[in-house]
Formats: sequence, structure tokens, C-alpha cells
Amino acid sequence: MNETAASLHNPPAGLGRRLPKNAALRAWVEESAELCRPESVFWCDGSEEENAFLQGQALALGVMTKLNPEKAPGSFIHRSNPNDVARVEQSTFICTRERDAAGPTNNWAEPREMYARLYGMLKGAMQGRTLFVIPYLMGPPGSPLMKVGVELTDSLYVVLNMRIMSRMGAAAYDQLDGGGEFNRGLHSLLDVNPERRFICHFPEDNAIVSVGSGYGGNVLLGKKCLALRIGSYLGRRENWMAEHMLLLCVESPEGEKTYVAAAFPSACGKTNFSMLIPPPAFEGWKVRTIGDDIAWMKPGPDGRLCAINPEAGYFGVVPGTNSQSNPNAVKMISRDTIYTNVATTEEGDVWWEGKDGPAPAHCIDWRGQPWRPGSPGAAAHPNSRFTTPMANNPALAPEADDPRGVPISAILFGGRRATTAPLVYQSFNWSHGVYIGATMGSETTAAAAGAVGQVRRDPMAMLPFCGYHMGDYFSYWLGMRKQVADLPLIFGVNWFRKSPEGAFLWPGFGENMRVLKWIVDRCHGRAPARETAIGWLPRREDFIWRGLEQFTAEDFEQVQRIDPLEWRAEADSQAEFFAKLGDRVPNELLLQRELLIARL
Ligand code: GTP
Ligand code: SPV
Ligand code: MN
Repeated sequence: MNETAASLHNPPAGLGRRLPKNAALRAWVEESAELCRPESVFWCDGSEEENAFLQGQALALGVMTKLNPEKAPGSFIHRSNPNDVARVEQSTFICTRERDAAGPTNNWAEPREMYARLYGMLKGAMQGRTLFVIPYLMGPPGSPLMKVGVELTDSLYVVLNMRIMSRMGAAAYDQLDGGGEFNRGLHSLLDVNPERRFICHFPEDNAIVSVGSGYGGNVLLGKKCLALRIGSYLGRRENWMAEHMLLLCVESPEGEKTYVAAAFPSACGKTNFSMLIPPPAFEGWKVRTIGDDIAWMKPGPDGRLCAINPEAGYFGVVPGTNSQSNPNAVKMISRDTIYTNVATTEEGDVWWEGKDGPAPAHCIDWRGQPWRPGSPGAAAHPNSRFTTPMANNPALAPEADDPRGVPISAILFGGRRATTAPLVYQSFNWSHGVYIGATMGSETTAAAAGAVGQVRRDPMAMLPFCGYHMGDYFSYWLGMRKQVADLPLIFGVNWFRKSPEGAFLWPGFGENMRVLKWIVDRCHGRAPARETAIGWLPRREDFIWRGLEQFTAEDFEQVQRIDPLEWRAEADSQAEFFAKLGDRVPNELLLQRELLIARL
């Protein structure tokens, strides 16, 4: 379902013609059309009528297929080009005038050269296609953290996804018509050729150009490109933070609300954790989702760190989603969902590895080929995704729409580590906590093209998403200490530690509530801990175990074990990473590493 030939014919009167008052926007769209030469320009207003029309067009053009409305009401499947199924870090660039501003963890290109190269590829690239203008907001309207963006794209899939993922259309026109700055995102599929695939950020111009891909994080420009890469750059300039974090609210039976943010790398459990259902032993406790992927935070007037979710939907990992692992997600994606790269059954339903029930006797795999149990390869791509509105989430927190945001009590950093890292520990203080985030290691996943399962440093889960020099990013984090009187506590977690036989040591998912409860109690000064070389650790008796009695004292000992040799190797790997960042690494973090070694 390659949509490179997509062009709209004769939209009904009234659709696609919502011209904005904003002259700068009109001029930029005109210039872009001049360059790309689309057959028509379609101005999206975000209305229901428009959505129905565009869905119909997507079906007619083969961009998506409708699923059986009895099995998956209001839902669609899109199969992307098999060469285009994940983010592409090697083709992602930060284009600043000075190379040093992007730092050694980003690919860099000189802005004028990169613009020239991209515009060369874009010249006449939309002939016979429609250019869609997508005005959108990131963040609830009226929030001091809200940002305005406009994405120009020749992909209907992008339009339909952006409508779910952002506050698209009318609300954005209201902001644009009042004048003011907006992010300019220009996207074209070109011929979906990996050789001509570039995801380029121009933070100094508040602009993005993405070509040659039609997949998720590469093309839904409000998400990773604006909300994280450009966002982190703007945040440092404007005194806020853009982070790869979920946001959740834990409510106790007494009605006490505690807000927690957690940075886990791509495909390492944010969506799942943000909507977990506490086990029966936690009767009366509720976990509600504010965001599942991105948090924007700023020092609030009350001395707390205040956070919003800039998104309005979830672009989440499908495989492994079932009524045991994530019952809320099962309900959430049962309707009004766009599936990307899953398998489809003869009944017009979707299927993926780890779905409830047995595998179908035969189905059509993510590539569009016949598949049966035993066929080589997975039926659903390991990075297959759902796009679903947050309103579908049964655990949605009302605060998700609150322009004021929520005050954060705890920040969690969690990698995917088969060894070394314990289930949970707490930092000694802010500086040590920033060090834990900055040195986080995690195994690579299918969310990015390339090898899977290799441990790499992924500071704050932002390695692929920080829009400037990583050393300066660490300094910015440390500096929050001076701006936030009542700082969140910082914890390290790891749901993914394995036995020598390769089995997960911790049951994870809903059972993570046991860890979360200890964290919340630490925030309120209610739970003890013991001091170790790496930080404060819970003792076994500090957890509630009812319903998980089979998890023995030895199991707990194993999942929390701190092996001095493993940690020495960890410190060596951290040193290599710091060396790569050069003299922009704050001394304070180097000192934290020395202190760890001394304690070990
Ligand atoms: P991105 O959307 O890529 O940023 O990912 P994410 O951090 O939201 O990850 P997600 O929650 O989608 O989880 C990714 C994978 O990890 C899925 O296959 C989950 O089934 C698995 N997973 C999530 N939580 C746990 C857990 O607690 N334990 C184990 N063993 N696996 C988990
Ligand atoms: C991630 O890779 O962290 C994602 C998916 O959340 S994507 O939007 O494709 O980047
Ligand atoms: Mn993500």
C-alpha cells in the first residue's frame, strides 16, 4: 500500500479551502507548492466531515484498508513499504550553523547545504499528488507550554494520523490567525527510497524537513521532530524541558494524587506503565494516564516541576498487547484505531504476536504475504504500531487536557537491561539522579532500524531525540536544581532483568504497581530503604507481596542484586561515553562516577 501516487479529486464544496488569516503561513505554503508542484493544495480543518472524506479517499487509493466493523469498528490497517518500518537514526540530522551545537551524538549538516540538497529532491516531487496543510497544536490550548505547528505533507496516512496524535485543525487556526510563531514542517514521501530518506531539523529556524519515509516518528512531525528534537532546543532557550517520558497519576484509596514521570527508551515500556492496572492487593489504588511518550515540563510558580503531555493520541507498540499484559490498551485499540504493519485475518480482523487467543491458521502478514503458524518471520512487524486517540483510553486522567499541567513528584529512568541494573533504586540526590539518567544503558529495540538487543548508552532515553549537544543537555538538567525548589525524587528501574537461562526475573506490567507504590511512599516520606553503593534500595518487607507470594525472598534478592564487577564494567562503559562527549560533560557528573567507583 504505497501511496506515492495519491491525489485527491474533487473534494466536496467547503472542504480543503479553509485559508488562514496568517500571511506568513500563506506565503510559506505558496512557496512550498511552487517548489513541490502538487496538483492541488488541501487545507485541513480537522472536522469530522473532513475526516470521513479523507478516510474514504485513503480507502479508494489503497493507502489503508478498512477492518471488519464487527471486529474492529472504525479501524483501518496500513502496510508501509517494507523498507520503511521504523525510525532511521543514521538519516536523522540536526542542522545548526555550528557543528558543535549539535554535539557528537547527533548527525550534523550545515543548514544551507542541507536545505539545498533537500529542496533539490523536493523540486516537483508532488506532481500528481495533493499537498495537505495540517495546522496543529502540541499541548492543550491555552497552556503556557503549548506550541503551534504546521505540517505540509503529500501523505494521506500522515494527515489521518496527525489528526489523532495532535490537536489538529480549528484550534490551531485560532492560534495561527492571531499571528505568532509556528513550527514549519515539510514532508514528502518522494519515492520511499532509503537512499533518499532524510529527517532534518533546523532548530535555529524552528523548521523540519522530512523526505523519503512514510513511517511514524519520521513523518508525524509533531511527535519526535517537534515535541522532542526541536522542543529540547527551544526548551533550553525558553526555560522548559522536552522529555521522552510518560506521565501518570497514582491515586491512593484516600484520594491522595501523586504525579510520576518516567523516561524509558523506545519500546521499553512507557505505554504499558502509563496505563497499568494495579493487582487486586492494591484495592482502591488507581493509576491514570496523562501521557504515554512525551512530557513537556517547566518550573511552576508553586516551586514544583509542572508537566503536560503535548500529544492527543498514542502511537504505540502493538506486539505483546493482550488482556493479561495491558487490558486498558486492549479496550483502547478495539475501535477508532489505525494499525500499521500488523497481520490481517480472513475475517478482516487484525492479528499480532502476543494477541489474546491462538494464532489464526492463516493470515496476511505485515508485508501483505500469506502467513501461517510456522512460517518464517513474524506475522506482525515487531515495531508494528497502533494510532489511537487518548480519549479511547479507559484509564485516561482528566488532567491530560488541563492546560495548567501537573506537579511531578518522581522521575523514573528505566532501561532494558538483562543484567546489572536492579528492579528499583533511588538516587541519593538530584545530582546523583541526573547522573543515573545520563548514564542509563539500554538494549536497542525494533523501534529504530538496525541491530536489536545491543546495550548502548541512552541518556534520559533521549539519545535519538536530543536536539543539541548532550553535554549541554546534562548541564541544563543539573541547573534545574536552582529553578525548582521542590524537586522530584529520581529513581532507576529495570523491568527486564533476566536469569542466566534468559527468563525475565520480574513479572512486570501490572505487577510494576508494587514498585510504583514504594516510589510513591518514598515521595511522601513513608517508606524505608537501605543505603547501597548505587543508591537507596527497598528491602523486601517494604513491598506489598499479597497475590505474588510465589516471588520468593531469593527471587527478590536476585532481581535487586548489585554485582560490584558488573557495576565496575558499567562505570567503564560510562567513561567511554563521557569521553565521546568531550569537555562539555559537567564535572559534577564525572565526580558522581568517581564517587560510585569509590563506594563500590
Ligand atoms: P515507544 O512508543 O517506542 O516509545 O515505546 P514504549 O516505551 O511506550 O514501550 P511499550 O510500553 O510499548 O513496550 C514495548 C515492549 O515492551 C512491548 O512489547 C511490551 O510488551 C514490553 N513491556 C512493557 N512493559 C513490560 C514489562 O513490565 N515487562 C516486560 N517483560 N515487558 C514489558
Ligand atoms: C519511539 O521510537 O520512541 C516511538 C515510536 O515512540 S516513533 O514515533 O516511530 O518514533
Ligand atoms: Mn517513544
